[in-house]
Amino acid sequence: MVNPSASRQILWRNARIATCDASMTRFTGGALLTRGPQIAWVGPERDLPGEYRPEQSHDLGGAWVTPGLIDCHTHLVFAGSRAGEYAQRLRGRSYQEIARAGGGILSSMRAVRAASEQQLFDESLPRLEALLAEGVTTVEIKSGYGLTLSDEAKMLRVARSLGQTLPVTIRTTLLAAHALPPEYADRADAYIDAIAGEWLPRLCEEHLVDAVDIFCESVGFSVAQAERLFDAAERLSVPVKMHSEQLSNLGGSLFAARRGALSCDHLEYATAVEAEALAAAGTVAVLLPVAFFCLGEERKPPVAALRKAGAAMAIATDCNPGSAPGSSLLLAMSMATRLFGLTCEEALAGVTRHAARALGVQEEHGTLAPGKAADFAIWGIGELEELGYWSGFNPCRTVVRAGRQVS
Ligand code: DI6
Ligand code: FE
Repeated sequence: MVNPSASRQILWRNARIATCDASMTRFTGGALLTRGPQIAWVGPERDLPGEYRPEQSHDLGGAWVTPGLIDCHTHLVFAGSRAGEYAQRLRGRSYQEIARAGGGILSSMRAVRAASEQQLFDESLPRLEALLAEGVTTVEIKSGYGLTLSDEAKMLRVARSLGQTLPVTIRTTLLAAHALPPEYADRADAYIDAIAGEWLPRLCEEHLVDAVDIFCESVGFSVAQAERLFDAAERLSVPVKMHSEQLSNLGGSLFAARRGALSCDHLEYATAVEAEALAAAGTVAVLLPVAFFCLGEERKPPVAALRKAGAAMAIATDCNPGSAPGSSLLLAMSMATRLFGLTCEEALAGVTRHAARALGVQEEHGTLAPGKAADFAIWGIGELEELGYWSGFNPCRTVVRAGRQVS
């Protein structure tokens, strides 16, 4: 049966358009034509070929249009909060001390294990809604608070069902290697074997895994353990990524880059050596300034070196109950500019084109070009640089996802 709306043409005209392609092309008097869920044409309106016959046309009155934003690193499916731990950290206790004492990720693990699927869904939904209100149309969600096969599966199913409920593309990442659960105390290698040998294949069979991640850290897992996990992922053709160099430098980024990881994330303790390796491998450096801010971290990721090496830098919220309790990608952008020294344009590329690559979805998402998903945001701003400038104000006016206006 032919779906009549599948090829429906809609014209969005009189816009200022930032395509977020490699040259960060901008034009005024722009038009964007959607055909069903895809972009059919984008460019200066005077060049629009006459062959197109839009059934509907929207005059945007000169508003800015960007690709739908992409939050490429979140842990937004969780239960409860860790405000009590935050209070301890304000009094001087470190994130690592709390983790070693059985709090931290393990405290969220207990909350997630105790929560029903419905409860997890209900608690996570408003966090995702907050992102979507900011023009976000693609979100990555990690597991990592279940730490048993069935609880990790539960988290991933909740992530998938959020994507079926709201107008957003969800990519799920298995982060079972986030912390060592009590069942495996002092048996980290056995835990990695369970994930690599049993959980990952099973969860892949259930189509719950788009990528695999590991927290490579003194309070997490070693590079040798990452290698065994990545080997298993490679056998199943699942892309890999890594939380690396967040609290110390264990050499994770160099290893992940060698293995062609999609991204290395955090990177506060990375140096020019890591920056060059990431650039050479085409591994995206994902910067997470909200975690830097909320941990009171002082060491910054090597942005100048990343820029010099030509590494792609993405920005994400890291939305999680421990180190980054927040759900605003626009705030993450403004923190990336002020705290890390990115330009507003770099921050915008970091939540569009580069974020798409960090998820391996650059063929469909992240830029405005013919054939890509018709995912875009329309902004009530005078200058494009206002994205990355406002902190705590949301100028998003309208969101179109897969060709349909969703807000
Ligand atoms: N690094 C982080 O910042 C989050 N996970 C990770 O590996 C924190 C997760 C948490 O504390 O709950
Ligand atoms: Fe994270």
